[in-house]
Amino acid sequence: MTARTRVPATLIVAVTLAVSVLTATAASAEPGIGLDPRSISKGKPTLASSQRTGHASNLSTDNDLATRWESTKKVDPQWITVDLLVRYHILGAKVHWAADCAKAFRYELSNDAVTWTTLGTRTDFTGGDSYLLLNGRSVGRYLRIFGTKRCHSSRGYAINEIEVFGSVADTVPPTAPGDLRASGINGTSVSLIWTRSTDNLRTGLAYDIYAGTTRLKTAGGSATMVTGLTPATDYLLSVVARDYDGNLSPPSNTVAVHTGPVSDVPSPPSAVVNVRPVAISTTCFTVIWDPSTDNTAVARYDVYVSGQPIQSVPTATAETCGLTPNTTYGVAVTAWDTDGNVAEATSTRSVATLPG
Ligand SMILES: [Ca+2]
Ligand SMILES: [Ca+2]
Ligand SMILES: [Ca+2]
Repeated sequence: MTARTRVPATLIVAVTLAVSVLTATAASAEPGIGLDPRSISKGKPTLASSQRTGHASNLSTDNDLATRWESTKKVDPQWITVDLLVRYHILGAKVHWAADCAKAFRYELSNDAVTWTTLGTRTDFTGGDSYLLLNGRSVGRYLRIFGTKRCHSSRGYAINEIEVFGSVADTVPPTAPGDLRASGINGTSVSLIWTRSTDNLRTGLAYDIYAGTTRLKTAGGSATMVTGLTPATDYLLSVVARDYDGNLSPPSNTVAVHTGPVSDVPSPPSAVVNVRPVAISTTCFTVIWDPSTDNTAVARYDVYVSGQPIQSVPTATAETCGLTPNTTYGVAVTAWDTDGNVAEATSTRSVATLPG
């Protein structure tokens, strides 16, 4: 798995927003009054399940608390979507409901306005302003308020203004993974290795393994064993890199694989465990690990430092040099057997060089 621990720098802003929106004042005749100037939904296109004459959906993002969207009366569910035009890390939202509020509704997020993820749900709302506060990890372009129960049975849904907060997401996709190769082809599995993609941001990339258009699994490094295949079957395999914000690279080259007979079972080496440093200087460290076992023989170990494949070694020890003093590196090791089966790295050990 890829470590994904980046904390958005805008998180602090989110907390500030939460405080400021809580103290925002009520409706006023002047556009923008009582609304937060940092809202990213202001003036953005909208679409709703229905709208009443004089109360079109775009009146929910016109920066004016005196105007509102109104749905058809007495019909559940009803929804309104704000199109933020590009993808954002969503930090939160504030919905200024009119008197005709939703008793039950949910906040949803989507990249394509087709597949939706629920960000939050209310089931007992009684009116006023509703708040959604997130950690910025959710990324999407479309924010939808989906009402399932109205506050007043004889009325509809009505919203004066929807405010959304967030920061623009990364839009630069990684480069395509390269030089995809297959080895260790068994009845139900195959080992894959490829060269890593590069990206504009220094965060971990995930690699999705595809058979045709079907995603089989996701790997965090540049080698993985694909299992669960059908014996005696043709597969066209490829790899696509995915960055932190979900941007996809072009696919790698494809490799054609024909799996073996049913009796041909995979036998990868045991996983590498207990990676640990035994010598550390300002620019080098040496790590060792418990040797893997295999039904035939372990051929080599690949050593990854901060996600980059650094070297292949025949035994359970590796020295890495040319490092920066006083810096922490993540070290991971995979094992290959003589039949081309790979045992995936199961954990990453952090090793820090000494101060210079
Ligand atoms: Ca309005
Ligand atoms: Ca990127
Ligand atoms: Ca083996």
